[in-house]
Amino acid sequence: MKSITRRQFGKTALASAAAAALAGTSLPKFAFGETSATELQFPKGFLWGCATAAYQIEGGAKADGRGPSIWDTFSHTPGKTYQGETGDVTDDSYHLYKEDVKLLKNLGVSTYRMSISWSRIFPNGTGQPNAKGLDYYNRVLDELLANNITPYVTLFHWDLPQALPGGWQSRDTSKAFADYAAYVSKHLSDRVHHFMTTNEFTCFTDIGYREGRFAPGLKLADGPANQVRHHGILAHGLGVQAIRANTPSGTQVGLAENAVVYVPVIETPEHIEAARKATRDGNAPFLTALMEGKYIDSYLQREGANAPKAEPGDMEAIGSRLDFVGLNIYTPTYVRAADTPAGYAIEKAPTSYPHMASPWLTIGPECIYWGVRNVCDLWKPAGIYITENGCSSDDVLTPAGRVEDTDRVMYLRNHMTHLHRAAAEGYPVKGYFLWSLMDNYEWADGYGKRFGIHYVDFKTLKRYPKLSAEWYRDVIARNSVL
Ligand code: PNW
Repeated sequence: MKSITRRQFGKTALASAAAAALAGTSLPKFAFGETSATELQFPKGFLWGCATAAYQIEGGAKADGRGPSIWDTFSHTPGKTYQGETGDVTDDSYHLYKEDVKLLKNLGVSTYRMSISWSRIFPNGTGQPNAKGLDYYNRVLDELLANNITPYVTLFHWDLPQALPGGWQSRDTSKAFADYAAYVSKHLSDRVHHFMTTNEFTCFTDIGYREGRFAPGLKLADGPANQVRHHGILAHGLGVQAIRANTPSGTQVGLAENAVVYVPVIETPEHIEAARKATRDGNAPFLTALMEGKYIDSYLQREGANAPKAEPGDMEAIGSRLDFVGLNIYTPTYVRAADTPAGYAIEKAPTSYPHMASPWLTIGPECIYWGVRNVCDLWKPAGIYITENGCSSDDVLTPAGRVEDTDRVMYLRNHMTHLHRAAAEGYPVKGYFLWSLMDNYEWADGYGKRFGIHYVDFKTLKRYPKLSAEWYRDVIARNSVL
């Protein structure tokens, strides 16, 4: 065994602890100061938050004149969701929002990402606004602000008004979205300074209109499905313009997007380059189009006659400058350099690859670092937020009212560690929103998958902090991964 010199011994708390262990003695954990030399401190002013979405938490499906959304229709259609479950009541945050703000307050978060139900504001999607719908959000915002919590507002998190003919198959829906975005941002921008247009294009276009697993449950062919994608990103672009035209300067506009995150199989220059190429190519219909204001050639060639049709002005709107890019990050896709025209090859996950309670939720915490890095290296956005990160667990509420979700803490801790790397390397990561504040309606999985750091008993609607909530509160207080 190598001997340890006196000089090395004094160098860091870590070295001294190791030396103490070798010598069979014990030293205080932080022998040389308040904090460990290896502590993963986040930048000063880093924003910690939680995220939710309207249809998943609000309930009050018919309250105060709310019109139906495609998720009301879909979830009430037999066979579409787990055990036929719907968002009719869910967490009833429509009535219990003050309790939910208390949960946020107890965590010590500085921010909260929430979404607005379009059909509360415009029950028919367009036309006459419903004042009572807006009143609800006024109450929620006032409660947040009274507790010093900064709201980040998503305008569209999948609950499209049912009344809009053809839904996202129609170009008119993109225009209707812009009108809705104009109205909401005009009325809320005295208190809301950060707006996200849409959440996760793939989920409300491809999964809803091509795969049929989400509302409206269609299985369109490639051509019409690509046009649905185009209407989705056009809505975003027109929405950005509408928000800017209706809010004071300084209002920050972005979106929340689950871009596919390509992770190099080995961290060497050729695989890193492959990950960058894959990021541009694999996200061509969505984030790449937004960041570059065009559909890149490889996408157009791949789709051929099925490629989306853009009208004059569409791509300019779609490429509108953004103040920030929000990334929802859950899982990695591994990629390697390859001697092919594309220059990369995707690795299929082995059957033994680990995942959380949701089978799709494979665990690869380095994805949060690579998600940030690939996007920043390619497009240099002004700012990045992690607008969602979190996981499902098989949570069990003990008779003592506890949930020991050590697996969720493991998932979160590891992702935050890799996010810290991105921040430490200077990527402009400004904040992190944990998905989710509390268990809620997990879309087609109903109440069968729990993502919250608060457990919700869906019979009594009582909320219980899980171990992960206790842990997150300490992370926030220390601004450091624990
Ligand atoms: C996101 N996938 O959805 C949504 O933004 C949330 O509303 C949702 O509750 C959360 O993540 C957890 O699922 C996703 O299959 C749904 O890869 C499915 C996938 C990814 C994200």
